[in-house]
Amino acid sequence: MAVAEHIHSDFYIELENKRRIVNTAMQRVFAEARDINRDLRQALRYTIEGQGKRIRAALLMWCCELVCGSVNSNTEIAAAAVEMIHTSSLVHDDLPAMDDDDMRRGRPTCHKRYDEATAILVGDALLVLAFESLAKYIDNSKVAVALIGELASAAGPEGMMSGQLADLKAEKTKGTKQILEYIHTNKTAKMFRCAAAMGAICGDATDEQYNLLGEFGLKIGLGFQIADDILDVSQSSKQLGKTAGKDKQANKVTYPSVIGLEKSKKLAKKLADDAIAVLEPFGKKAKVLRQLTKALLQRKK
Ligand code: GRG
Repeated sequence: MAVAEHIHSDFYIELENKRRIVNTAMQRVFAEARDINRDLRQALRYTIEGQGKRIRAALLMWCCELVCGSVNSNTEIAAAAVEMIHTSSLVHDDLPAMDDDDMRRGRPTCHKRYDEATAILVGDALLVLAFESLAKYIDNSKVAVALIGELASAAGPEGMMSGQLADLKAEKTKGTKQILEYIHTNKTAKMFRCAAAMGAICGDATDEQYNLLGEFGLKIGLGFQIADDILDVSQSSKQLGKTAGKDKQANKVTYPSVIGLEKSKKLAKKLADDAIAVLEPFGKKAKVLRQLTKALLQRKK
C-alpha cells in the first residue's frame, strides 16, 4: 500500500496516548533519581517538560506492539531512554559552539534559560540517565544489554556524533548528495532505526522482524530529516517552535540547498513509499506504522 492511505483521526489519538506514556516514564526516571543537585534538577525538569513530539518513542512502542501485541514496562523505559538521548542531543545542538539557537520547542533553549555550563551538564545528564535507566529498570538482563548496545551505537561516535560533526564541518561548503546522505543517516536516521529496533527487541521479535523494522526505521528517519530541511525553508518560527530559516542563515548543507525544494519533496515521498513497501510482510497489522509514515511526510512542525 502506498503513501496515499488516508490518515485516520484515531492515529493522532493513538500518538497522543504514546506521548503521555513516555512523558510519564521520563517523569518516573527523573523523580526516582533523588540525589540530583538542585540547580541541575531545575534545568533538567525544564528540559524534560519541553513539548517534544515524541515520535521516536511512539515508533518504538508501535514496533513492539506490532511484534507482540502490547507494550510493557520495559518498552516504556526504552522509549523514555530514546527520548532522553534525543533531547540531550537537542540541548547540545543548540549550544553556541554548535548550531547556536535561542528557541527550542517553543521556548528559550536550555543555555538561554539557564547558562552554557548548565546546558552542557543537562545534555550530559540526560545522556547518562538514559543508559542508567535501561540498566536499572529493564527486568531482563539480556534485553537490557541489547537495548544499551542499540542505543550506544546509534547515539555514539558511529552514529549521531559523527553525523553532527560532519554537519558542522559541511557548513559553508557546497555539499554533495553523498555528504548529505552521510550526515542525515548518521545524525537522524540511525536514531529512528534504533527506536524501531529497540521496540522489536522489547517485543521479542524474530530476526526477520527485527531486520525489517530496522530497515523501515532507517528509511523514515532519512525522510524525516529531509522533511525537517523542507520545513526550515517553508514554515514560520512560531509554527516550528524553533528558529525557521536557520539552515540558510548558517549556510548549512541541506537537501533543498543541494537538490532543490521540489526534488527534496519527491525524495521524501519516495523514501516513504519504500518504507511502506518494507512493511509488506506484516500486512494489515502494520497500519499504524503506515499512518506514521504518511503523517511524517505531511507534518507542519
Ligand atoms: C549528546 C547524544 C549526544 C549527541 C551529541 C549534538 C549532537 C551530538 C547531535 C545532534 C543531532 C541533531 C540535532 C539531529 C537533528 C535531529 C532532528 C531532526 C531533530 C528534530 O527532531 P524532532 O522534530 O524534535 O522530533 P522534537 O522537539 O519534536 O523532539
